[in-house]
Amino acid sequence: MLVFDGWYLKLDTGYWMHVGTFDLLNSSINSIQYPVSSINSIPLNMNFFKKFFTKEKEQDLEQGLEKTKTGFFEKLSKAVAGKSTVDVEVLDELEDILITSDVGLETTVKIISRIEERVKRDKYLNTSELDSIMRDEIVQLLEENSTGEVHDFASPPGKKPYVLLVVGVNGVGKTTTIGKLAYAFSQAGQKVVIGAGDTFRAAAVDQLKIWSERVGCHFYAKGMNTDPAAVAYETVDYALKNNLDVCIIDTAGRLHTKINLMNELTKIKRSISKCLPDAPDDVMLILDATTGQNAIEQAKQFTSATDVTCLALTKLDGTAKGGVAIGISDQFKIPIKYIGVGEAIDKLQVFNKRAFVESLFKR
Ligand SMILES: Nc1nc2c(ncn2[C@@H]2O[C@H](COP(=O)(O)OP(=O)(O)O)[C@@H](O)[C@H]2O)c(=O)[nH]1
Ligand SMILES: [Mg+2]
Repeated sequence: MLVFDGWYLKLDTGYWMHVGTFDLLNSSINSIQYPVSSINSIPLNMNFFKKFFTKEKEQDLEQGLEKTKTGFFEKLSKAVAGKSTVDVEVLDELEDILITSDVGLETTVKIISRIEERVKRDKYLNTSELDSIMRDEIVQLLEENSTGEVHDFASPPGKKPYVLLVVGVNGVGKTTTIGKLAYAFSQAGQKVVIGAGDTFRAAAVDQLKIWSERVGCHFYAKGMNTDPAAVAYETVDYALKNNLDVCIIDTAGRLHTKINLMNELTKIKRSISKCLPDAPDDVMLILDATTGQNAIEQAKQFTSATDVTCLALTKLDGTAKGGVAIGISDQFKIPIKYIGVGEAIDKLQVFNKRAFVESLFKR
C-alpha cells in the first residue's frame, strides 16, 4: 500500500490534527486512521502569532515573561546537563522545576505524567527535544480545559453597556487594570465610564480619576466614605443615560473582615442588577502573579464566596512566578481574560494560553 501520509485537519485552536492517510494505489481515503487521542500536533508559530498579535504585543509578552523564563531555563539547563536522554532523574528534576516556577503541585503532576507517557512511547527521547515536548504537552493540557478566550478588547455583542465589576484584595492592581482596560476599550472605539466604587480611601478615588484623565474616558464618583453599592448603581445609570458602551466599576480590596468584604461585593452586585437586570455581565477577580501560590489561594476563596466570571493576572513582568498562569488556567474553570505585563497604560493583553506557553518556551 502506497500511502500519502498527510491527511490533516486544521482545528480552530491552530493545531493540525492528523486524521488519516490516502492510499495512492487504491485511491481510497482512509480517513480517521488515528484515534483523536493521538493528535499529531504541528505548532504553527508564525501564522499563529500574526493572527493574534502585533510585533509590539509579542515583544511586550516576551519581555513581560523574561524573569520567569530566565529562572526556568537556567534550572532546565542544569537538569539536563551531561544527559542525552530523558530518564527518571531528569523527570524528577523537571517536577521540581515546575513546582518552583509556581505552576502548582496539581498541574505539575499532570504535566509530568504526560511527559512520562511520551518517554514510555519513545524510550530514547532526546533531552534536546524536551523544550518542545513540554511546550506541546502544556498547550494540549490547557486546551483540554475548554474555558473560552477573548481575542480583543471588544465588548460582547448585545451588551450596551457591558458592565464589568472588578474585585480583588488590596494592591493586586485593580485600579491600574481598570485604567488600562478603559484605554484599550477606548482605543477599540468604545465609549467607557469608570466608577469609583473603592470609597474606603480618598486616594483610591483620586487615583481612578487620574486614570480617566489619562485615558480620556468618563468618570463617575461620589467621593470617599460614600456607599459603594450606590456608586455602582449610579455609574451604570450614568452609562445608560449617556449611551455608553462599557461601564467598569472599581471596588475596595479590604474591609474590616473577609466576611464584610464578600457581603459588600454581594450588595454591590445586587445594586447593579437593580439598575440593569442581568448586569454585571462580568465579575473580574484580579490576581497578582508576584504572589505565586497565594494568587491561587485567593482565587479559591473569592470564587467560593462570590460569582467570579473571569480573571486578570497582573505584574507578570515583575516576577519569576509566571508559571502560576499555567496552574490557574488548568485548575480553574474560570478563564484568565487579561494579563498585565508592565505598568504602562498599554501593557495589558488579552490572555491567550497558546501564545503564553509558546512565548514562555521561546529561548
Ligand atoms: N509592573 C507592574 N506593576 C503593576 C501592574 N499592574 C499593577 N501594577 C502596580 O501595582 C501597584 C498596585 O496597583 P493598584 O492598581 O493601585 O492596586 P489595587 O489596590 O488593587 O487597586 C501599583 O503600583 C501599580 O502600578 C503590572 O502589570 N505590572
Ligand atoms: Mg485600587
